[in-house]
Amino acid sequence: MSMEAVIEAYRKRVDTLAESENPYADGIAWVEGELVPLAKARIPLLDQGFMHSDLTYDVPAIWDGRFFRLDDHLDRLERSCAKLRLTSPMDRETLRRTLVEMAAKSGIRDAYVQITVTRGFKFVRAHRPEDIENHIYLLIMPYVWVMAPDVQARGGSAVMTRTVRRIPPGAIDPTVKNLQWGDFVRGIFEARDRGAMYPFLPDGDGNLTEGSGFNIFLVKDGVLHTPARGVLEGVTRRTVVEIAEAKGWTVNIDHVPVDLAYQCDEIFMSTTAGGIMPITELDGVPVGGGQVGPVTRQIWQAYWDLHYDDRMSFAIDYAAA
Ligand code: PDG
Repeated sequence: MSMEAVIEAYRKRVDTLAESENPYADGIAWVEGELVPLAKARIPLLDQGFMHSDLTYDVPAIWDGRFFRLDDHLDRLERSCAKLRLTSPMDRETLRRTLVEMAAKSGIRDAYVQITVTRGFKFVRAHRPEDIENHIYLLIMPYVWVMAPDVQARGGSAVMTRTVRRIPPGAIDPTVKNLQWGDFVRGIFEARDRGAMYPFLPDGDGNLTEGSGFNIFLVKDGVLHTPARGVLEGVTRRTVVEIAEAKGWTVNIDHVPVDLAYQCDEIFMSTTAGGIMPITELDGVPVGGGQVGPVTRQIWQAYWDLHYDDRMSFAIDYAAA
C-alpha cells in the first residue's frame, strides 16, 4: 500500500473509534489486578519504579487490529528484566492473554501498548532482589506518533545536540528499555530552541547514538548505517535491517561517526510509536535533496506492509470481548 493509502485507511479507523461509546476507547489500564479507563489509572506512590525509577518497560503496537512482533517485544522485556534482577509477576502466557483481552475490550484497533515492570514496594538498599515482589502495569491507548503522518510525508527536522550527550552505556545500559529520559528531555528542549523537532544525541566521542524515543539510520551511497552502541536495540530497527537485507542492501551496524550525518543522502528514524520517520533537515540544512529519499520510501512501505504478514503479526479477536 502507498503511504497515502496506509494513512487514509488509518484515519478512517480513527474516525470510527471516535464515534465509539466504549468507556475504554481512549485507553485502558491494568493496575493491581483491576482494569480501569486509562485516565483513571494511578500508581501507588511508594512503588520503587516511581521512587527510584527502578523499572523497565516495553512498547509493542497494534496496527489495524493486529499485534505486531509481540513476542519480540516480550523477549526484549524478559532480557531487560533479567539484567535488572526483576521478575515479572505475570507469566508470559498470562501477559499475552491479558493484553489481547484488554485490546479487544477497548475496541482500539491501532494502539500503543506499554508493559512496565517495577521493583515494587521494597528498596534494594534494604532488601535482596529475590526477596522483593515486583509489580507490573499495563496500558493500551490509541496509537502514538512520534512523528505525525502528514510530517512523515515530507520529512521532519532534527538537530545534532550540542548541550547534551547520550548517557554512556557504562552509566545506564541503553539496551534495557528505561524511563531515565533526562538526556532526551534536554535534547528536546535544545531542538525546540534551535527551531527543530527532534534531537540526535552524540556519545561524546564523535559517534552518533539515538534520539528521544527512536533509533537513527543514515543512508549513504545505498548503504544503511545505524549505531551499534549506546542505543536501545529497537524492534523497528531490526525490522528495518531485515527489510533492507531482503532487498539485498548492505546494513552497517557499527560506530557511526557524527560527521556521516552531514555527508549522507538520507536520514530516517525508527520506533514502534510512529514507524519509519524521514528527516529532511539537519541543523537547519537540507539532507540530500531535502526530499524524502527513495531508500526511506521503500523501507516505509515495506514496514507497513509487514504489519499484515502472519509471520510478524496476529489478528486480535475483537468480537470475543
Ligand atoms: N530508542 C529509544 C530510547 C526508545 O525509547 C525507542 C522506543 C527506540 C529507540 C525504538 O525502539 P523500538 O523500535 O523497539 O520501538 N521508544 C518509543 C517511545 C515513544 C515516546 O516518545 O514516548 C516507544 O517506546 O515506543
